[in-house]
Formats: sequence, structure tokens, C-alpha cells
Amino acid sequence: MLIEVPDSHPRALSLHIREKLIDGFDKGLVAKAGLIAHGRGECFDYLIGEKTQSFAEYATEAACAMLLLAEHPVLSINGNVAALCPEDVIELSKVTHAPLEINLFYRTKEREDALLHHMQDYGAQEILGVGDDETVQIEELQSKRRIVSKKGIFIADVVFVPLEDGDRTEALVASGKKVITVDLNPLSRTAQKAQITIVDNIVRTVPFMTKKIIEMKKYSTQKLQEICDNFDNQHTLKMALQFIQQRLRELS
Ligand code: PTJ
Repeated sequence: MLIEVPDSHPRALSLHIREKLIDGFDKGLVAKAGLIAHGRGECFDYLIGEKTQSFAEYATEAACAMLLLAEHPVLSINGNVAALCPEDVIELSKVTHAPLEINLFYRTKEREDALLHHMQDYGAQEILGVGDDETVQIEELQSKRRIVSKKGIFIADVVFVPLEDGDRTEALVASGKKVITVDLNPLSRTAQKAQITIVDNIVRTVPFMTKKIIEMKKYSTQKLQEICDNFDNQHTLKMALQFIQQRLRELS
């Protein structure tokens, strides 16, 4: 059950977000480990000032360019993402024409069904990876994330995989796909291995991406390609670490 957080509470927004996760856990959407992952995310969000910083804006622009240039883009969603921002990922899917695919690390039939119904309740028309959708297995992967949609991640050239674990990111990159992730921890294996890492909170990133995609649809293919080519993920991750270092220095 959600607790009431008064808007006047100094940490109202953060508590609202936390309550969404707890509610998602109670509804069988979020894995136990998802609660732990959220705590880790909250900590890094503190360190970046709980705001979208320039390194995230820069990575978001590159991510949008990559999605706009993709032939088969797919947006992969897990329990945390579905609990935190279901409407926002549906909106992003509409503007990018990229299908949504449920892909779970802690995969159970109960969670698959709960997530499918949850996303449908929020208005999702088609959800890949669960229900009647035909799945296949990615051989490079041991975890249950290896089960992917034949119409989705299996044939995708660009995969958006927010809040991801390192193994799958590596496997997706190894299988020739371009991986865009959102991860508040710039040191995580996923953050380090993805082609584009947006170091920001998913609840801020996804609406910002939708806004940027609408704006960037006017760009020429050449301009989008230049944005992708000029993007340097390692440099962007260093920008995030330098920001955190500077902020801690100032605060201390
Ligand atoms: O729903 P499932 O079964 O697919 O499982 C989902 C989790 C998140 C449990 C699974 O993917 C997992 O174990 O992930 P990790 O390895 O814990 O990595 C999650 C990453 O997301 C961590 O680096 C966190 O710092 C980061 N993170 C947590 N909350 C947010 C976040 N990044 C952006 N926005 C957040 N709100």
C-alpha cells in the first residue's frame, strides 16, 4: 500500500518514486533485487544532484540520434522500468516507432503476466517478449534474459536497455547490436560496456528523450549520423565521474 507523502516534504519526489517501486513490488512487477538496485540508484542520484546534468544531455542526444537512424530499434523494459515510468516508455515507443519488449533477469511466469497486464492497463498496444509472442534464445547468455522476442531484440540493430545487468549488455554488444542504457552508476559494468550510457534517473531520462526525438525528427540523416559518430561514451562517463568528484569536493 502506498504511504501518503505530503508535497511539502523536502524529499517528496524521491519518496514518491520509492513508493512506486514498493507498490510495484507488492503487485509482483518488481523483483526483490529491483528494490536493492533502486537503493543503489538513489545513492548515485544524490551524487549527481538529482538533476539531468550536461553529460546526460549529451548522451541523450546521441541516444536519440541512434534510435532515429535505427532500422529495428527496440525498447527493453524490466520490472523497475515498468513500475517507475510505464506511461513514459509507451510514449517513447510511439514517437520512435520502436516496440516495447519485456525482458527479465528474474523471469517467472507470474511476473511476465503481471507486467504484461500492467503495461496494457497503461495503454500499451503491443508488448513483445511475453504472452503469445514467439521467443528465441540468445546463445551467448546464461541468464533468463537470453529469452528474447523473435520480432524484437532478436532482430534489433539498436536496443534501449535501461537499468541493465552487465552480462546481457556484453552479450548484446557481442552479438553486434548497438546498446543504449540508462544507469545512474557510471562505474557499473553496463555503463562501461554500452555504446551509449545516459547517467541519469530513468524517470527524468525517458520524458526528455521523447521531447528530444520530436525535436530531432527534423534533422537530416547526415546530421544524426554526425551526432552518433562524434559521441564518445568513455569521455561522457569521465565527465560524470569528474562532476561527482567536483561536487563532493565543493560539499566537503
Ligand atoms: O526486473 P528484472 O528481473 O529484469 O530485474 C531488474 C534488476 C534491476 C533487478 C536487474 O536488471 C539488476 O539486477 O540490475 P543491476 O545489476 O542491479 O543494475 C541496475 C542498475 O540500475 C544499477 O547500476 C543502479 O545504479 C541503476 N539504477 C537503479 N535505479 C535507477 C538506476 N538507473 C537509472 N534510474 C534509476 N531509477
